[in-house]
Order: sequence, then C-alpha cells, then structure tokens
Amino acid sequence: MSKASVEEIKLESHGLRGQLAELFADTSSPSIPDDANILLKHHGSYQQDDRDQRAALVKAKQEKAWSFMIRSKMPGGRISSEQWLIHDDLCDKAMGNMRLTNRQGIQLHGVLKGGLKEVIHNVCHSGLSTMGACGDVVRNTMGPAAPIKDTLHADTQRLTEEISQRFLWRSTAYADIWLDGEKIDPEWIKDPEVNPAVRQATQAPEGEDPIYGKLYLPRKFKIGVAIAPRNDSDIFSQDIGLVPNLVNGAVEGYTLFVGGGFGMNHGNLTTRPFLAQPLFYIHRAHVVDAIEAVVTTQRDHGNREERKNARLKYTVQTMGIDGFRAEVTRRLPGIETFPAKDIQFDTVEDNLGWHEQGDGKLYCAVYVSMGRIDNKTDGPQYRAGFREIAETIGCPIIVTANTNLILADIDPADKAKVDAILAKHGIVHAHDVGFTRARTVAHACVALPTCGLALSESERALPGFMDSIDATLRDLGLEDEPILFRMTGCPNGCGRPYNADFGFVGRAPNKWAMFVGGSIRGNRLAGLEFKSVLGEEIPAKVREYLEAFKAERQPGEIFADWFARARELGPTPAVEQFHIEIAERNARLAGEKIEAAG
Ligand code: SRM
Ligand code: SF4
Repeated sequence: MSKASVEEIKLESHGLRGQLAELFADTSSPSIPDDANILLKHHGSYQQDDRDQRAALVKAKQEKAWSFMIRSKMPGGRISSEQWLIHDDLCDKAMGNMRLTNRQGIQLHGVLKGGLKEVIHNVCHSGLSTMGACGDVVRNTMGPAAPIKDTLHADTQRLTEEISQRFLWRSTAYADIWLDGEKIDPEWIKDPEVNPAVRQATQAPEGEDPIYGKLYLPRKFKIGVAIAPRNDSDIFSQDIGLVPNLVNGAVEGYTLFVGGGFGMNHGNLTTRPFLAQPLFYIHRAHVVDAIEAVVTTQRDHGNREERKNARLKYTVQTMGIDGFRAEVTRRLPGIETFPAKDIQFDTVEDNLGWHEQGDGKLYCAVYVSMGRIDNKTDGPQYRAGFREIAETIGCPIIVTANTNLILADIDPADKAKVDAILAKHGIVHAHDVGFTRARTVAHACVALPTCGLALSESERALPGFMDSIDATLRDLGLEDEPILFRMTGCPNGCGRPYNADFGFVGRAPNKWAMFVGGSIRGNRLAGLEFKSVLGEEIPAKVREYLEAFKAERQPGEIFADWFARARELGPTPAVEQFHIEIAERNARLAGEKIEAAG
C-alpha cells in the first residue's frame, strides 16, 4: 500500500469510520480488505494470518487462516485485578493466551472476525480501551513501572494519563462501531477516572479532530516518561521522552527529548534508528502543551509522501534540532522554555523481586518469559498463577516495558501467600531465579507466527539462545552482570534491539543481523557487527565478546563501558554529544557491511 493511499484512506474515512461497521457485520468473509485494515489499526486491532499455516493453505489454494490481534492501552501499564481477569477470560476468544507488550500494553492474538466486536466491547467494559493503540496517532504512553508512593512517581503516572487523554483521537466512530453507540453507563465504570479514554471518546462530537485534523499524523507517535536513574521506559527510543525534575519536594518541570525511533529497513540507508535528542526543559504546567506543540509540528512538517521516512526522527533530522526547537517554541507563545537538564541513567531494567513501595506495602516484580501469559506444559503456568493472584489477592497489576509484571500494593501479611501461588504455578521471580535472565534483560518481539512482517523467528527463538548464553555467563562468572539482549524478527525494531548490548535483527529464516555495543542504560546505539549470523552461531559469537569482556574489563566496569573503551568510543558521554557520532558510525558500518552484501 503506497503512502499516498494511506493518506487518502484516512482523509476519506469520516473520522476513521470507513465501512468497518458493515464489514464486521458481514459474516460471509473471514477477512477485511487492506484499506479497511489501515483504518482498523486506529481502533487498536490488526488483521493477521497464521504464518505457520500460510504456505500449506496457499499451496492448497485455500483462504489464509485470518484472525485479528487486539491491543489494549493502559497508560503506564496499569491494570486492576478485575480488568486482568476480564482479559484472562478473553484469552479463550483468542489463542488461549495474552502477550504483554514492551509498551506496557496487552495483546490478544487470533481473534476471529466474528468475535472482534465482542472482545473490544469487553475490553472497554473492563474500563480500558483499544482506541489509538495502533495507527497514525499517539500510542499508549509509557511510564515508570514501579508503584513507588512518592511525589515523582505520582506525577509521572498522572502525566501518562493526561497525555493519553489529550491525544486520543476524537470521533464517535469507535463507540458506534464497537459499542453500538453506547454512551458511558456509570454502572460499568466503577471509577470514572479509570476510564477517561472511553468516556471521552463516546462523548466526543463528530467532525474534524482538533489535534489530528482529517489526516491524523504522518506516522505512529510514541511517548514515554522515566524517572532517572531508571530508564525503564527506554526514553531515547521514543518520539518524545520525558524526565521529571524535583525541586523542594515538588515536580517543577520536565526535560523533553525528541526524535527517537528504531524502525529501519535492511539495506535502505535512508532509514535508520535514532536516539532522542534533548529539546528543552519546561515547567510542569506547560508540559502537555509542549507535547502538543511537538505533535502538531510533526503533523504539519512530517513527510506525508514516503511512509518509510515519515516518523518524527526524520522530521527532526530534516529541520535540524535547532530549527525543530524554534518551530516548537513558536507554537508555545508566552511560555518560557529552558535548557534541557543534564540527566544520567543507569539502567533500563526492571527492579525484579520484592520491594517496599513507601506506604508500608510491598510490590513484587515478576519475570515473565517473553511477556507471554500462557500455561506452558513444560514451564511456568503464568495464566493460572496470575489469575489466582488476581482472584485471591486482588492487587493492582502493572505491565513493565520489559514485558514483566508487577504485583502492587501487597500487604506484607500476604507476601508468603503470593510467593506460594507463584511457586505452585512454577513462576519464579528474581530472588529464586539466580541466573542471568533475572538480572539481564532479554526480550524478543512477537514475530512468527502472527506478525505479517516477520522475516525470522524471535519470541519463539530467543529463550533457546538465552539458555546457551546463560550457561556461558555462568561458566565465565558473569551471571550477575547487567547485559541487555534483545531480538526482533525484522528490522522494524519492535524489541528495541538497536540500543541493546546485543541486538539480533531478523533477516531471513534462522538468520539475524548482529548488533553490539548499545548500553543497558538505553542511551547508546549499537553498531552492526555481523550482517548475517545463523541461529546456531549466536551463542558462540556472543561468547567471544563475553570472553574478551572478562579478560579486558577494569574493576567494576560493565559490559557497555568495556565495549565503548575497547572500541575507543570513550566512556559513555551525555547523549546529546554522543548520538550523532554513533548514528554516523552505524550508517558507516551499515554502508560497508549491508550495502557490500547487497
Ligand atoms: Fe512494533 C509493527 C508488535 C513495539 C516498531 N509491531 C508492528 C506490528 C503491528 C506488525 C505489523 O505492522 O503488521 C507487530 C505486531 C506483531 C504481533 O503479531 O503481535 C508489532 N511492536 C509490537 C510489540 C507487540 C512487540 C513486543 O514485543 O512487545 C510492541 C507493541 C507495543 C504496544 O503496546 O504498542 C511493539 N514496535 C514497537 C517498538 C518499541 C517501542 O515502541 O517502544 C518499536 C520501535 C520503536 C519505534 O517505533 O521506532 C516498534 N512496529 C515497529 C515498526 C517500525 C516503525 C518505523 O518507524 O519504521 C513497525 C512497522 C510499521 O510501523 O510499519 C511495527
Ligand atoms: Fe513483527 Fe518485525 Fe515488529 Fe518483530 S520487529 S513484531 S517481526 S514487525
């Protein structure tokens, strides 16, 4: 589908309505046309087909095995136990499981066309929404996962909700199509604050969207908030990253970073990952207005001719950061902006295990393998375990950006009970794991069999590779080192591989490009080390780097800093000085290695 036609489809959609209601009422076909799928994304769903079955079905000249993926939006990853149980029930309408996403959302895969309306309806009635979870709009806003009860965490969570409110697309189409035009019934929204998204959407008047206009944004748009030094929402990979600044016990303002983004195409040097750059610091009262100024600058200046170059990162590069800043501040008349604060991060990891949260209660961050909540026959029974916790403990639950789960607000008297439920279902958390996967972040994007863009396996492959890599780490005595491993099934970069210590990027079945030299802090891009590595070669390749690290590291030096020193990149400096150098290095390596190979 060419870029122009996507723009035209949005323009003519009457507030993203199109023919979706009619298409989903039609039971004669299991699928919808491509142009309808483009609109459907804005409603939080994608049409997919089962890639495991595709070749055989095509060969037999049969219809592909069509189904739909549905993505629930939860600012800062917050979900109540009641909402969790509704999503757990909905797994039975999907593939029997759900997938935590690395933007703190939840995906259900494999929902059949006839069941989509019921599933979206139930997500909404749980008090969450799928509206704007995908499409050319602002997506789910990420925030610090830990439920610490202090001023900073309260404010960052409030900000994720304010952002979600402000940038929801406005049209009654969503309510008309999925909720039969139903207006909010207070009976099913226990706390109206819990579900501002649906409330606002159902009450919004038809007509041109006040922020997005008729064309919406040129491309998807992502926002994340983090509290230094924990960069758990990976802010340098976001279109806008935000970091609060505390003065005299109150949040005075936020530093904004702009123009991060990871999608690229193998061999297309006009596309590449970028880290976000500092824009400015602004007082708290003006933060959401400043975000709107960035969003509308992208709306008006983003590339609407070529979708591959339409993300904010290219707009920032084209305008230059100074020109971009000038345009954004022009849209904030009378509002003062200040130089960005110097912010240092130490990790993108989750703080796994049990912790005090500051109000006498506890939280427990539980490792979830690849974010897949299912009942494994030969492994953890995540679905049953978390269901039992939701039913018996009834605590708030938080999805982290590393696709782990936090059980929040636990009474210390219930700690043993929670541990017993987890243990009963074979779910270990950091205190029991004792090997690298608890310490090291290892994430893979979804890829096969559902992702239509996958060139290789990812979620189904990484755990196997990590078993070998874990063994190596233990063998070398490096099992407690913070090292970030990420994998994707194609260069779109959903698993955020380009700022990992090791990033594996799918090229073809059982072949990955291997990037090395990002950072556990999330503030450095990795470089392409090998254009194509076979799956069976991955553990040995990784071992070479780990052995060199062990031999050459200085006392206390982490992998990311050793790599920078060994490659004469220097110690990791502030992002603003470093990102251009690394982006250039990446482009040079990509040019030498990818282009040469064709
Ligand atoms: Fe993603 C498209 C899954 C986070 C960059 N992404 C897709 C689609 C929808 C495939 C498609 O377009 O047909 C994938 C659905 C697979 C499936 O079967 O579920 C998909 N992306 C995911 C998730 C589920 C991966 C995960 O392991 O959790 C994440 C959902 C987050 C959410 O809740 O919203 C997900 N995707 C990301 C991230 C990471 C992030 O946002 O922090 C990125 C890189 C950051 C960025 O956006 O630059 C990312 N996804 C992409 C791209 C490349 C965008 C670009 O600028 O080029 C695509 C393809 C596209 O948009 O054309 C894509
Ligand atoms: Fe699919 Fe590629 Fe994203 Fe993985 S990185 S989920 S293969 S689009």
